[in-house]
Amino acid sequence: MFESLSDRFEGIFSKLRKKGRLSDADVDAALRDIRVALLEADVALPVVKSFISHVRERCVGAELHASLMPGQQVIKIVNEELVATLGGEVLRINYASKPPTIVLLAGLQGSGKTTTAVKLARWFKQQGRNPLLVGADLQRPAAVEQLRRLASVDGITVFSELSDPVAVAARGVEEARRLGRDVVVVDTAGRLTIDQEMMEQIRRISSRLNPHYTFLVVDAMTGQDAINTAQAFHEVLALDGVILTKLDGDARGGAALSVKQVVGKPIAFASTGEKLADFDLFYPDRMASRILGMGDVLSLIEAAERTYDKEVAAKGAVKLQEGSFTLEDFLEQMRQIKKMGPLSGIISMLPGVPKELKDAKVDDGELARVEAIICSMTPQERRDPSIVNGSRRLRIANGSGTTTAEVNQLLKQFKEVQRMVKSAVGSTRKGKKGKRGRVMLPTLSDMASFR
Ligand SMILES: Nc1nc2c(ncn2[C@@H]2O[C@H](COP(=O)(O)OP(=O)(O)OP(=O)(O)O)[C@@H](O)[C@H]2O)c(=O)[nH]1
Ligand SMILES: [Mg+2]
Repeated sequence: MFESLSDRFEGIFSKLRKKGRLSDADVDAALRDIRVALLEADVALPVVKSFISHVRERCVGAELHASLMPGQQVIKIVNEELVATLGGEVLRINYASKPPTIVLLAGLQGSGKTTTAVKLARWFKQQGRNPLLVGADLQRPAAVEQLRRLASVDGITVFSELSDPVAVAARGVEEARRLGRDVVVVDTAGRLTIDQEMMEQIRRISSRLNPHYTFLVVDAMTGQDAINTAQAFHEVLALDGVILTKLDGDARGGAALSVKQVVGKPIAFASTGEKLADFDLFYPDRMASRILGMGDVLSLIEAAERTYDKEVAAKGAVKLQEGSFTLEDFLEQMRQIKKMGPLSGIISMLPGVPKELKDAKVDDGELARVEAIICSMTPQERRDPSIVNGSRRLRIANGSGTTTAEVNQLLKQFKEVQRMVKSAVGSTRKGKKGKRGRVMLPTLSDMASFR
């Protein structure tokens, strides 16, 4: 997502960084480039205009002239304004004092409502809540079935019955009360804003439930149209926020950047894939960093924290420091990293990674191969790879379905990692900054214990 916009910003910023002083003409040129980049990303014109005017105001003001690094200052201003445009703050759910908290989802056909309903229920569950899903899409015969199938993965209960959508929704809330559920998420049928009958139906569901939160599920891929749709729904439903889906696609980003200002309501959650785990609150600051090519370090750290076993990480770090890091530890660390998801996803979140590397297809099969090789080694070989001679090598290759060349390559790489770690640790101990001060493996484990 936002790739082309990110690329544009990277280009604009690298020009700015190179300059010691900035003339008015430099600032004008940068703002012109930013304006074009935003328009090409499909951001609504009024949003672009106000964005540029805010940035300009701050650039010609004292803020810039007082700065020792004006280029950096412009980047900071752009970042802050972008965060504000994206809504500024993260949504905080206020749970109803008298449960259940009722959440109503609405949206166009295929925007992702049903998937999102389940993701949202799952999210509430992770917050320690006890949600009930209500299937009020009786338009499509298979809709409730789809909801039940997705929800069953996490053991979330679904309520539905064959009557009319308004009645089902109301009965769902009663059922939640009876079962002692504290959150109700209502999935509804997809509808077009020009379909008056269907719009009247969602309005009736809303006035009957009087939901605490009404979210519009919006497909980010639909760009400007998404914003028009959101406005039309907002007139009928008084939305509390938007849930943006399919941010993993090649959406140009315009919708995300325009929602807050045009609809007047923030993006509450973002969905970044078909899997149930690809969902979280929408963090404007992280999104801005991502768009501006600063990397999504916070999300990466959180992903690491969620999946990384701190003890394993700490153990690995100690062994690295001591120089007693073996292939067995290497395998253990690698499995931790694998749990964080596909490598390409991890790499795309890192700041300062060259574009060529981000675009390069990262081979997750490589990890599987390495794992197979290490698993085919005896414990003794894993602790001391130097004993791996020709015949052992062949045995390992056969056992792991790889070639002796691949086994060789892994052993060589591992030796190199050990050497790098030793020299990095050695030079910090001497108080000097070693040439090879940056080591990837300990960095990842450090991350898990960061904060
Ligand atoms: N790539 C990607 N696909 C998504 C995302 N969210 C939903 N989808 C897919 O989009 C398609 C439609 O999702 P649904 O949840 O059925 O959409 P809906 O709004 O309930 O559709 P209707 O009930 O027919 O109006 C499905 O194939 C989902 O897997 C996302 O964030 N990324
Ligand atoms: Mg649906």
